[in-house]
Amino acid sequence: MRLLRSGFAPLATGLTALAALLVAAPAAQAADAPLRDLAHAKGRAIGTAVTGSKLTGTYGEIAGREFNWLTPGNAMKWESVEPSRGTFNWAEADRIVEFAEANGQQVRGHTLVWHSQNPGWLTNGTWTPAQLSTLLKDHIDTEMTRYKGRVDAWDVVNEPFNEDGTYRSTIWSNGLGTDYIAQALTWARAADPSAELYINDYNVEGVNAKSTALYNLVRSLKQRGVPIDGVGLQAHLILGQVPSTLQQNIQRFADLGVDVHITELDIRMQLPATEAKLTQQAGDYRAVMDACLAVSRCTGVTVWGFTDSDSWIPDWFEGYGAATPYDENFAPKPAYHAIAASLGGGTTEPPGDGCKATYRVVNQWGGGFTGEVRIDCTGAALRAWTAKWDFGAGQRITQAWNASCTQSGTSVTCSNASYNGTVPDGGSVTFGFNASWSGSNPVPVVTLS
Ligand code: 9MR
Repeated sequence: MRLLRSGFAPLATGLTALAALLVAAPAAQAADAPLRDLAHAKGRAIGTAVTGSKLTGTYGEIAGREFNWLTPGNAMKWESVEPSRGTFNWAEADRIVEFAEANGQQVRGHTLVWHSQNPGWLTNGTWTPAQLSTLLKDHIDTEMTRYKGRVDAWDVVNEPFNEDGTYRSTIWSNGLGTDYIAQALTWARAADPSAELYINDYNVEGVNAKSTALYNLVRSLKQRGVPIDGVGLQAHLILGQVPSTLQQNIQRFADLGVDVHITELDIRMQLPATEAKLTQQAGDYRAVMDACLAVSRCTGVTVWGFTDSDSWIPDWFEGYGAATPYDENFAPKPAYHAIAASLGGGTTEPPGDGCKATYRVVNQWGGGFTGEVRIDCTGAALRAWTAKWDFGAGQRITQAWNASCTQSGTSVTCSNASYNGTVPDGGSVTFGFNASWSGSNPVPVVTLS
C-alpha cells in the first residue's frame, strides 16, 4: 500500500490480530430504528465526522437522523479557523455546531493541538518558547471560548506519539517540551470547564508500545492532577485487522478512571468491494462496537465519515476505499446493519435463522491466545450445532473445552459436546479453546450449522 499524502503513517500490520465476533446470519435488509435511537437507549454515543458544506439533502438527512454526535472532520482545525494570523473563519465550524443543536446532537471538537493542518504562518514562523506558549494558549482560549458550553468534548491533543511510544517531534514538543500536553489540558479546562478533555491518537486501539505510552501518560497526568477526562482511539482500521486486544485495551484505560471513545472509526478494504469483503467488514464493525459496549466507560463510537463519498481513504491509500457504513449513493452497507445489531437493533436475523455465534479473544499473549464462541438463539432453538471458521492467518487450536474441535489446514470445525447440544430459544451455550498465533490474529467469520 502506498501512502499518497504525507502526515499520516500507514497502520502497523504486525500485531493487529483480531478481536471479536461474527454473526452467522446475513445482515438484514429492513431498516432498524435509527442508530442514534438505539445508541441513546444504551446511553452511548454514535457519532460521525461531517463536512459542513454537505449538510443538506440526503447527506444532511442521514447525518441528522442516524447520529447523536458530530465531529467536524476539518472545520475546527487551526488552519481552517485562523488561516492568516488574527483573521478567523468560523463559518464551517459554526454551521456544524448549529446543525447539531438543531438536531439535538452533541459535538466533539477536533482538534486544538496537533502537528498537522496548522496554518503556514504558524509553522513557517520562528518563535521563542514563550511566544509559542502564548500562541497555543490563545488558540485554545479563543476556540474553546467561542464554543463554550456547545462543544461537549474536545480532542485537545491529537496524535502526540510515534509508533514506538516515544513522543513525536512536533512544533509543540520541540518548542515547549513534552509537558505541552499537560499545559494544553490545563488551559483547556480553564477555557471551558464543562467540556470533556481528550487525548486522541491512532494505532492505539490494541495493546502495543504506542498505546502503552499513552496509557502511561494518562496515568501520570491523573497522578499529577492534570485535567484529563478521556482517551480517543481513532481506529482507522484495515479489513480483517481489528486488534484482538481492543476490549482489553479499552478496559485498561477505563480502569485508570478516564472515558474512552472510538473517535474516527473506518475500516478500509482493497477495491473493488465484494460481498465477501463487505461481510467481513460488517463483522469488523460489529467487533469494534461490541468491544466498546462491553466496557461501561467506553462512551461510544464515531465513524470518520458515514458515507464512502465523504471518506479520506481513497485520497490517501491508493486502491483502498469503501471504509464507511454507507456506500457512495447513501445506501446502508452490511456494516451499517452490524452497527445497528450491536446496538440492539432487532431486524438483522431472518426468521428461522435466529441463532448466532459470537467469537471473541478472551486473552492473548505472545504466541498464544484463549478464544471463546458463544451461541445465542432468539426465536429459534438448536438440538445440535457445529461452528466453523477459517484460521487464515495460521492460528492453530491446541485445546478446546465444551466442544470437540478439529482443525484441517486452516479450517476449524467445532461441534457440541454430549451435554450442550441443546440451545433453547432465548438461551446460549459457550465453548472455549486455546490456540497459537503469530504475526496477526484476525477475526474469523463463524458460521453455524
Ligand atoms: O478527514 C481528514 C481529511 O479530510 C484531511 O485531509 C486529513 C488531513 O490530515 O485529516 C483527516 O482527518 C484526520 C484527523 O483529523 C486526525 N486523525 C487522522 C484523520 C485522517 O487523516
